[in-house]
Amino acid sequence: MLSKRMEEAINDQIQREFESAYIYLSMAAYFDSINLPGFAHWMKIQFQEEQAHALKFYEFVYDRGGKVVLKPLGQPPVEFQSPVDAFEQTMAHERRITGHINDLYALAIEEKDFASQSFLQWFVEEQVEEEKNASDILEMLKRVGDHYHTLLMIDRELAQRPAPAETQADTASE
Ligand code: OFO
Repeated sequence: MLSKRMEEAINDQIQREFESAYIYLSMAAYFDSINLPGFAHWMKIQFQEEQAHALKFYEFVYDRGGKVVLKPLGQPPVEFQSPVDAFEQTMAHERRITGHINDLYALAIEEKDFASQSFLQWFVEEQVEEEKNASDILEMLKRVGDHYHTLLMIDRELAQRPAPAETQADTASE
């Protein structure tokens, strides 16, 4: 059984995961608006991943006898100065999310909630990947500078990002 504190903290995290999804969909809209469909595709996959994260928390709450209470979503950013700006915001956002996952983990330790600690381990590792993905693309973009041709090459590469179902087949069964 989830404690009330843990249940509330996870409900807050469900909200953050959906807010993350909303932010990345907003970034996808920005990239579509400047004709970079590969970047937009990458962000739409990110949008799907964040929804999968939210659902993973949702299922866990019910697996542990808790109750999901959905909260309102904030307005996502809609103005981006450049692809570098969008990925700088992505990087900063993922670092904040890592902080929240760490706080959840710390709460699970404090409450001696071993099932939540085990469940959260997946998210601890996922955040390492989330930060690395954003950081790799950001570094690439910084090196590209104003070279539009290279930007288009990156766009073609990002268009290859597979859908979450192809990379997280285990998520549904977990
Ligand atoms: Fe759910 O990891 Fe990004 O925000």
